Amino acid sequence: MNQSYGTVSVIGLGYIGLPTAAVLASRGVEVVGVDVNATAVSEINEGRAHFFEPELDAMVRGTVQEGRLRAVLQPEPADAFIIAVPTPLTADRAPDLSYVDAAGVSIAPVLKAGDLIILESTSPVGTLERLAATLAAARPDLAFPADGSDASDILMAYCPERIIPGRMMTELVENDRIVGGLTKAATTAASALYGIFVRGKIVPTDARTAEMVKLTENAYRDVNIAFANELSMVCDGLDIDAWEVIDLANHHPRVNILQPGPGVGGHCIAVDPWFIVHAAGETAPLMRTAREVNDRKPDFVVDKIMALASPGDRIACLGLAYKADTDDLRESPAIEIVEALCRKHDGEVMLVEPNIAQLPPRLSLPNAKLIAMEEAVNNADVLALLVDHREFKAIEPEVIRSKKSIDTRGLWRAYSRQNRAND
Ligand code: SAJ
Repeated sequence: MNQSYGTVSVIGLGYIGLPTAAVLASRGVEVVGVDVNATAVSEINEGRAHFFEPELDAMVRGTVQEGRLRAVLQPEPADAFIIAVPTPLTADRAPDLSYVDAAGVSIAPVLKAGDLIILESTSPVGTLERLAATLAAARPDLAFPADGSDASDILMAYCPERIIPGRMMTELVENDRIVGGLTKAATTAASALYGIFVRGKIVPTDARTAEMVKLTENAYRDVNIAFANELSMVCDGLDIDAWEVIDLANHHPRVNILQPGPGVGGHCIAVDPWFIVHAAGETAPLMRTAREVNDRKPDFVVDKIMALASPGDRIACLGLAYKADTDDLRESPAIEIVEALCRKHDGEVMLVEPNIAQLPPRLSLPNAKLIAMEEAVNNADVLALLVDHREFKAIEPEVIRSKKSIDTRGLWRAYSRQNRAND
């Protein structure tokens, strides 16, 4: 049993909250997870994770069976609250903080003096201060940190998550963490909480800096991927293999170019830079342009496929997920591409996604169906590789060479080069 915190409540049991809740519980902390999704709550209480992430299910099962982790629909009193709710974009690309506001309103009634509140959601600078103001309005009987002085009843800190899907359970423990309190006492208390399971460094700062650090990390990656994507379109126009250019340029000791792809997906990198652009306006043209370059890439891929395919051709689209070896279709550029192909192409579109059993009903793909890889590859006139899943590496080079093909990930570049040499 960990002595530092009696009970920790995790508000939001999604991609970040559930792994965090499970790992804390696995270290002996009593964890109560809170979510508005009744299905997720009952699945967790039955000992199952409601989404796939390596090692997560086993940890949820173990901690639920031991009685350390349980899920509820309404917040209960706890010693610390970790808020990990979504912060999406509004239609005009402004941050939508309604879930953070709602989390604040929901925990306000159960707060007591001495409690620690940590916000992990990716947030525009100033969000933790906004949360403090929301809570102060709901609980005038408690003192919240307002001016940096340590004289408050409630400790509040911002601590951004940085775990990558596919390696979450490892990165949760190994990665360094940035902890920014509204007060020094909050930074110290939150650092102690992360010290329960983090083996990486826990680096203290203030809340606004920590908020900006999180946005900076994802904007940095977005800008670097945009460079690779723009380069791939330039190389395509010049009939040069972009992946070879990148490989060779990366032999330079101070050059490290990322990989081009069909666009940038997921819930973070394609969203978070807008938080900076929204706050910074004209002082962030580079980050805005990077977003636009990455957002244009799926259209470029669609145009390439349409130019290659003849009317009536059967097109096999390999991969629907937002990146390799995951079943996560959120904000996937591959989905954007197949939706456009289904609208524009007058032949069959065959979809292959080895990590899902059926297409989500929300997708409207009139002339497309999900089929097994072998069948799609054998029957296709055109192969469009959209995700570098491990299964697609095993497709025979002769099969690829015998078809018209587009490879957005550079997985088959050796064969297509040979193709070109044989032309
Ligand atoms: N991508 C490329 N080329 C690359 C790398 C990625 O096209 O060289 C594409 C991927 O295919 C994918 C998208 O970018 O569509 C994003 O994938 P990713 O693996 O770069 O990142 P995410 O979205 O899975 O997770 C990111 C991570 N942030 C950084 O690496 C700075 C993760 O650490 C964060 O915790 C996560 O965002 C988050 O939740 O903010």
